[in-house]
Amino acid sequence: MNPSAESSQPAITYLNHETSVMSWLLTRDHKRIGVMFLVGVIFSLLLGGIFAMVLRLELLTPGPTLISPMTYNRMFTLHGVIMVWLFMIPAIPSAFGNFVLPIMLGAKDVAFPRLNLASFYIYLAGALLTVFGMLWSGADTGWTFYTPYSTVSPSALTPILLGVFIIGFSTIITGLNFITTVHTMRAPGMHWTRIPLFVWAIYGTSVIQVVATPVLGMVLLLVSMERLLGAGIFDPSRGGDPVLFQHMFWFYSHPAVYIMVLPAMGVITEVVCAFSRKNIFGYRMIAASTFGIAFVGFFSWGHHMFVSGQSTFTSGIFGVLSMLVAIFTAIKIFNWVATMYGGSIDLRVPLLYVLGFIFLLMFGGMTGVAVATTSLDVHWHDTYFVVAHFHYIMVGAVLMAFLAALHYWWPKMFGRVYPERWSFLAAMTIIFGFIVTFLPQFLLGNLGMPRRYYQYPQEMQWLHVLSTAGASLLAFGFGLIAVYLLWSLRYGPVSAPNPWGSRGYEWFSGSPPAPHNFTRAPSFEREVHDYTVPEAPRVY
Ligand code: HEM
Ligand SMILES: [Cu+2]
Repeated sequence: MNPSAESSQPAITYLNHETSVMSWLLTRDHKRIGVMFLVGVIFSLLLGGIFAMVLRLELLTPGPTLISPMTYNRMFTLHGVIMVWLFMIPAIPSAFGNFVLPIMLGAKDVAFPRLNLASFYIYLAGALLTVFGMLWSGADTGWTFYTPYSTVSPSALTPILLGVFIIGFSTIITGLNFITTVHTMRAPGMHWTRIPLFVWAIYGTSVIQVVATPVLGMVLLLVSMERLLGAGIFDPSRGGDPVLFQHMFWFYSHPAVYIMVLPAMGVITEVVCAFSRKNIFGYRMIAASTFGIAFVGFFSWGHHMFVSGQSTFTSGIFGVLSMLVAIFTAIKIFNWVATMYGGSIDLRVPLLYVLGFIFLLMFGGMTGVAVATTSLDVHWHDTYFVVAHFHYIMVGAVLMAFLAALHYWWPKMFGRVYPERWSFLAAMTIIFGFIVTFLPQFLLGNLGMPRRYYQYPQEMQWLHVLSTAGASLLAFGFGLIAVYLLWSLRYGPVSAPNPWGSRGYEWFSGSPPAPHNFTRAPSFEREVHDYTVPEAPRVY
C-alpha cells in the first residue's frame, strides 16, 4: 500500500466544494443526486415503516384493537405502495447505483447528468402526488390495485395511481442513463470482462426497468381512465375484462421483484469480495446468472394467477418457468459461499448483513419454489404464507443488502465512520427481529389466516403477538441505526480513504470523492478485487 496515498484525501470534495442549498438542488453531480435519492428513500422507508407498525399493532388482538376496518385497508395499501414504489424500486439503483456506478467505471459522471437530476425531481413529484392522495382520503385496494374494485373504489385512488405512473418515468430515465453510461463512459482499460459485478447487476436491472415499466404505466393509466371517463376496459359491467388487468399488472410486477433483488445481489457480491479478501469465484457465472434471472423473470408472471381461472396447463408452464429462477439464484449463492470459503474473512458489519441476506434469501427462495407449485399454491394463495414469502425476499434479502450497502459505502459517501459496536448490535437486532416477525407468518398462512384481514380467530393470536413483538424489535434496530449514522455525520471519526482495504474500483477515488471523481483516468490494469497485488494509488 502506498502510505502517502493512504494519508492524503482530496482537499476539495463533492461535499465541500459548494455548500449552498441551490448548489444541491440544481446539482448535476451523480454523487449528490445519489445522496438526494438516498434521503428520499429513507424517508419513504420511515413512512412505510410507521404504517407497518400500525398494522402490526392492530393485529395484536383478534378483534378491533386500534383502528377501524376501513383505516386498516388504507394502511396496508399505503404501506405496500410506499414500500414498493417509493422505497424498494429506487433504493439501491437510484441511490447507491448513482453514487458508485460511474466511479467504478472510471467515469466522471453518468452519460446524461441533466436527465439524472430530472429523474430525481420526477421521483419527488410522483412521491408528493402519492402522499397527497394518501392525505386526501387514501386508497383501500391493496398495492395491487385489482380491478374491478379499483375502478369503483370511493377512495382517492386516482392521485395515487398517477403518482406511481409518474415515478415510473424516473425509473425508466435512470435505467436508460445507466445503460448508456456503461456503454459509452468506461475509462480506458475497462473491458467488458473487467466490469465490476455490481455494475453488471445494475445494468441487468436497467434493462428490466426500461422494458417492464411502460406496461405498468399503461395499466395504471387505463385504470385511471376507467375511473375518470368510464372507459370499459376492465369492468365487466361495461364489457371489460378484469383478468386482463392482472396480466398487465404482473407482467410488470413480477420482473419488478428483480428490479429490487438484482441490485441487492450486486451489493452482496462486492461486499463478499471485500471482506473475504478474495476475488469472486466464477465472475462469468455470476454475470450470466444476472441476465438469466432478468430474462426468465419476464416469463413467470402467471404464477400470481394460478386461481384466476387460467388453464392447469398454463399454470404448470408458469410454475416450471418460475422455478428456473431458483437455479440461477442457487448459482449465485454457491459462488458467494465458494468465495468466502478459503478466504480471509473479516467479519465487519457489512458482511454480517450479507450473511443475513444469504440465510433469509434461501428461506424466501425455497418457499418461492413451494408457492410456484400449483397444487400447493391453491392452498396458500392469498394467505399469510405469501405475505411471509415475499417479506423474506423483499425485507429479509433486499433490505439486508440495502443496509449492507449503507454500511459499506457510508465512509465512501460521507468520509466518516460509525461506531462498530452499536452497528453490530443494530444488525443482530434487525436480523433476529426479522425472523421473529415473519417466521410465524408462514405458520399463520398454513393455518389459513387470509391476507389483508382485520380480524382472526382467537387460536391464532399467539402467532400474531410474536409477529408484533418481532416488529417492535425491528423498529428498535432501525431507530438505533438512525441515531448512530446521524451522529457519525457530525461527530464520527474521519475515515481513512479506504477503511476496509477493499480492492473494489470505487475506492480509487477519495472518500468522500472529489467533485469530478478523478483528475485522470485510473488504471484498470488489474482485475477488480485482486488481493494478490498491493492497493493501487488513488487518483483525484
Ligand atoms: C422494506 C420493507 C417492506 C416491504 C417492501 C414491504 C412490502 C409489503 C407489501 C408489498 C405488502 C402487501 C400489501 C398488500 O397486501 O396490499 C405488505 C403487507 C404487509 N406488511 Fe410489509 N413490507 C415491508 C416491511 C414490513 C415490516 C417491517 C412489517 C412489520 C413490522 C410489515 C408488515 C406488513 C403487514 C402486517 C402487511 C399486511 C398484510 C396483510 O394484511 O395482507 N411490512 N408489505
Ligand atoms: Cu412473481
